[in-house]
Amino acid sequence: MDNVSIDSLVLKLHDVNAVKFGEYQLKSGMLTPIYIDLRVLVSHPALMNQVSSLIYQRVQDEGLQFDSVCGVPYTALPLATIICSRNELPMLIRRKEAKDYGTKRLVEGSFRQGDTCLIIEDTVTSGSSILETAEVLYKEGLKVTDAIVLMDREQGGVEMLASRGIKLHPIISMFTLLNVLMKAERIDAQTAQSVRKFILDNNTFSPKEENGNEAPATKRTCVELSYGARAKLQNVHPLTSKLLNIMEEKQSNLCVSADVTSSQELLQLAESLGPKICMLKTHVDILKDYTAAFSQELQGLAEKHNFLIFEDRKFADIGNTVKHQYEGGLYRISSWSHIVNAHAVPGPGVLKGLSAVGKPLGRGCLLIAQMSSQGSLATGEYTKAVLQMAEEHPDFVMGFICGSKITKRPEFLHMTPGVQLQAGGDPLGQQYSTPEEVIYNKGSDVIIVGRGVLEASDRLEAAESYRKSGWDAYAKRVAQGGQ
Ligand code: S5P
Repeated sequence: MDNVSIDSLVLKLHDVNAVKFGEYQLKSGMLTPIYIDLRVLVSHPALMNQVSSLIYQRVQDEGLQFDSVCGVPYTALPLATIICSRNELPMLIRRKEAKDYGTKRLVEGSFRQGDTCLIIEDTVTSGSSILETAEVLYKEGLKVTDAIVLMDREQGGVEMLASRGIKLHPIISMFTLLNVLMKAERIDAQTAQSVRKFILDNNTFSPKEENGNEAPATKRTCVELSYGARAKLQNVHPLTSKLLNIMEEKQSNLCVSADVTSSQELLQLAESLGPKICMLKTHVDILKDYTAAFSQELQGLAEKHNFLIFEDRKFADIGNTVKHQYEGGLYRISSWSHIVNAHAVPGPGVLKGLSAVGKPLGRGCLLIAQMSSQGSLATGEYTKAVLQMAEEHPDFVMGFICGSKITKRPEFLHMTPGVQLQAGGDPLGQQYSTPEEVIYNKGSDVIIVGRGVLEASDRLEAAESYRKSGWDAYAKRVAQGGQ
């Protein structure tokens, strides 16, 4: 689905007051600074058609298999009707109440036991309305495996439904909606930020609430999605999706930091450790013999062994300067490095400059939210401001360099340097944590290891130890977190 149609739909929904900002009460009683009211859609037939087309397009894009379609009453009912009528799909109608005469059926329409029914909904907060409809369908002997929703408020519906075996496919998610409205100057940055904060602070799903029992002590309050599941999220940067798939496939959350000074040695490292890593991090400016041929060979090895290249350039200047530093000079970093990183210190201009070069090439950027060195100033409010900057530029920012997870949003990656098998430090202020601490306790996604591998007598064996301990810590985290 292209962004243009999503963007134009968001603006039209705003035009017809289907998206409102202020203070509103949700069905659950919760007060919210944003209200999505898609009931007005019926008064706007062209918009109804556009929404129905987008929903059906999604059905096709996902290749969903089903025997019939059921809209959650009432708002989604006319949407389901249009989709079914236009595409000649059998529809079912779920009654809200069993009628007290005649057949007392709760589901109208013809179906066979074991048929699969696709649910269509207009807005999801917790996912309970979809679940309610699914439960009525289950009682009639139907199966529900997928549901499509126009607007996902991103407050736990996807996770709750996943825990009940229903995959939810959102067309528009809250953070996308906010970014589109902000870009179009319909809302200001402060409003967007307050809504984001509300959404993140008011996740409706935790394993504890969902089954009504006390969760085991080890069970996290927030469901952990696997790397593979995160790769498929709607909002995820394409390169993040690629990296997450590589991680899942190679069972590796290890990024080796190839801090060596000879190109030959770096290429040897890439060749021998390639199968063990998801990403190779470089400091190309410490090479004494950099050539363009080297960067080409490195790209070849990245392809061969299926890893991404991350040039740890830590851009930190005004937009215009970083643009040149990224694109030109001796290194022409943008031409070979999939990922770069930047300090947020200059403000959003640094991202504007970098993305002007990187976005057309499909590149991505990590923002430095925290540092592993002793006495780092990147803490507290600064880290929060970095997160906000990332949330406002999800089309270029893939995630963070950080010591621990700083946001629950699963489309952002957390990558942590300062990792060795034994905690400790070096004489120049580096501080080390173990892979288990970083991935399992701190909730990060990728361990970045330099000297832990480089100074080992057998680098390959060391890389395998880091790969295994990073992966084991992740597997344990996911096993305890729900999915
Ligand atoms: O906060 C940071 C950020 C980075 S990118 N701390 C870091 O150590 N790094 C980088 O990670 C650092 O520049 C080096 O390349 C690597 C850590 O190397 P090690 O030898 O200490 O594992």
